[in-house]
Amino acid sequence: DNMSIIGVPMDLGQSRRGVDMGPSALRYAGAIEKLQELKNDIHDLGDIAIARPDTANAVEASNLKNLKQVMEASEELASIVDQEIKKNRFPVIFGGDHSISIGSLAGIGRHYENLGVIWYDAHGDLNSSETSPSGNIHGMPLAVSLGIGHEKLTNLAGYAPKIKPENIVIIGARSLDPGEKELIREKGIKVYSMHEIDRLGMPNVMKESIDYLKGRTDGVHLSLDLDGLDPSEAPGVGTPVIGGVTYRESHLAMEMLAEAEILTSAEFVEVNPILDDKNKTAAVAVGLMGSLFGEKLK
Ligand code: DIR
Ligand code: MN
Ligand code: MN
Ligand code: MN
Repeated sequence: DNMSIIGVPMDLGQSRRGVDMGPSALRYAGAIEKLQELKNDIHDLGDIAIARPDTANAVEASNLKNLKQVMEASEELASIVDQEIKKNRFPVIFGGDHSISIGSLAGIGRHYENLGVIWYDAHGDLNSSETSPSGNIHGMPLAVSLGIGHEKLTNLAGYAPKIKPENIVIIGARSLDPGEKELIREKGIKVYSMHEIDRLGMPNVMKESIDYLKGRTDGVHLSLDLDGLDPSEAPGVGTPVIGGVTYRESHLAMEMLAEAEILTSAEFVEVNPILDDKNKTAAVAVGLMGSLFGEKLK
């Protein structure tokens, strides 16, 4: 089996404190024990070190908040993920805000000619400093991985781009900024928004997504932002958006991914225990890990 867990206690990619406690919240909710139940040979590498924000120099001209700290953490995560894949281990990354995907994909991307990405999220995370309404880097990682954005981010780990637009599937989108919509149109990125999930149903959305990626990719990374789920079921997130994917639909999605056996890495991000209801969102995430790693098939 051989799996590596890497915690990334990052909260500098957005503006609500507490998501740096995500890795702890997931561990306290029993993530490691759950994975040990389902897979052999789990290596918990602990959490990487994250710099503190430079509050004295907090004003940044570039609409990229905490660029330096996010870059440094991404470099480190990319190099750890790269090493673990070289050891033939399946990386599972615990966030932290979604800016950490810049590092995850930089570490994973080198190993695949056509890396597939399932972006399970209320948002597109396709902004750049030019289009971002917030300057928060957690709204940019998918664009950065496509080679769009500040060159310090896009050139991370010494190559660009990390992924190709035709290998991405976004699931659960319901809050896209104008610049993101434009990019989706321009690049022809496949999006199953809540509209398509309602119309087709999650079983068809997942079947189509899996068939699509199976035909064109040599590995698939799941990037699961807990705000993809409805905030009534996953309230512990910094940017909740009403009208999300249900708990049951999400379990089905994970079970179908487990059956398809296409995943080669995964991450669970944006769990913020300060905003949560008794660590409910971390518990939901751990439940989803169970389904993703084959609880039903056991
Ligand atoms: C918004 C929010 N699109 C931004 N993004 C979030 O700031 O770029 N991504 N919350 O997960
Ligand atoms: Mn091992
Ligand atoms: Mn996100
Ligand atoms: Mn999101």
